Amino acid sequence: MKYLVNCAAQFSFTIFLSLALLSGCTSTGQGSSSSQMPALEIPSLRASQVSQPEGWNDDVALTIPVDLNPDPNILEINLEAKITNMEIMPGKITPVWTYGGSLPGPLIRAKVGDMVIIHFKNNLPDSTSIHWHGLRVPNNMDGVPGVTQDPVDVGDEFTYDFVLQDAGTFWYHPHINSAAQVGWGMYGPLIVEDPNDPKEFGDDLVLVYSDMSLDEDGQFLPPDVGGAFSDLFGREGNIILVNGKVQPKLKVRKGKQQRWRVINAARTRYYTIRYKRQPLIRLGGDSGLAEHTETLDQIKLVPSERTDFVFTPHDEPGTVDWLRWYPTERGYGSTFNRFSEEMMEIETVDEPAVLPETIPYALRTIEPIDITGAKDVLIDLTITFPDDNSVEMGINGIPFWDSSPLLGRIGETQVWTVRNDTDFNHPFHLHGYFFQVLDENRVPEWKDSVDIPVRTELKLAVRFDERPGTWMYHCHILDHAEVGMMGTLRIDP
Ligand SMILES: [Cu+2]
Repeated sequence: MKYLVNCAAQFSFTIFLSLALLSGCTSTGQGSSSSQMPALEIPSLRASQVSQPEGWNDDVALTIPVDLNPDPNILEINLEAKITNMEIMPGKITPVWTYGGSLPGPLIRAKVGDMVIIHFKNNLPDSTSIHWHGLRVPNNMDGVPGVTQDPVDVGDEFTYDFVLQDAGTFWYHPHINSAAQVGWGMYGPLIVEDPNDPKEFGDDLVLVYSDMSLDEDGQFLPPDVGGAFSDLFGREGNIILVNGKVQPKLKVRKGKQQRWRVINAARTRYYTIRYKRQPLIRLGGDSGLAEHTETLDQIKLVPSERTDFVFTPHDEPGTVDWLRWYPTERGYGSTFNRFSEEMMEIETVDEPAVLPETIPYALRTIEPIDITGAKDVLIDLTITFPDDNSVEMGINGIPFWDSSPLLGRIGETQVWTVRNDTDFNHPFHLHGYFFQVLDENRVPEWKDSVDIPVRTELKLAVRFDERPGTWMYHCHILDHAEVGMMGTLRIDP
């Protein structure tokens, strides 16, 4: 009992978050009583003995597609891209571009090793495609028109099929006119489960963060609004969405953990999220679990990045408060005169607290990529101004449309120095292969998207172990990608 009382006191007196605090507070429910501390109500149940509150995630529910295939190891679905009218702003109808008529698109969820078959039909008024962000798919399934497939034209169909090689939190989106199409609603989550994940992580909650640029009538602003200045800055929407909703509500129970799988699907916006600086136990990100947990009081997600973490509600029953978005420093003027915003309401239901489960520290073995003899490659992210009214971005000074592919061979390892001497951060994304960030201050993990802050460089180790073909790499501020900050990588057998 003393143990619990101490923990509660620590939680209320400090926001300094150490792993010892967290694991300590959840490691045992037994102990002798203390006369030093005020009496506290001791939870009589553990988190694993109760369910989430009734209707806990109703407000952020995602569409679940119908599985057409009876084989338990194959998920086969129909997916139609179409415009669907939605009420994003109260009383206003917005013609949202959707996968399957929902925002976000349907939650594609299967387990590692499963096959996924998606019969895709384009009923939009423009060509499109689906890129499976972060998934190690065969090259001809990567969904990049002009590089790995033809565009899926208006009224046409294309079947994507691939095996899910890695567990993790992934997503899908178009790779043509992508700044506009993603901004209009074209994105959806794809979760690959690992059946061996510890049950202590808690119930899964998939959260897709995005934003939209709407006028007062609920209509989309032109995708090129703001011209060259907005190309340079990137276009952040004026309305923040969580699973397609404005300020939805989540119900939690004190002590009952939830595993949040968060995806940043915005075309430009960075998300720094906090809940009153309560501890968030990060499990991993782009491609499944990291080597070990990391306890943080806020989570930063750059465009296209994902983070999995355990949220342990600490508020007293009956509390209602907000998960908040905070401006993130991402370059010139990006936080000037900007303030935090309420993103998602969190209601701690009026039920007795439960004792959180212990979250293991060690999660996974991440073998470092052997970089002995690796080829060094410089990827300099560049911005130029051809004239007063335009901006051009590129790799090593060359915009995408003038570039030649980087070359590699199957079995080869390269170390990419990704350098940013510009005045804006760039979230760097590589298709087809995961990389490791060579930085001993980071928890080892596999990634496909990483922020390159202003005037810094990162070294990324990547091994081209399979799947030859031509793959994209680019800035995932999609406005930057559109004005040239993309390149190709050709891996030969
Ligand atoms: Cu960029």
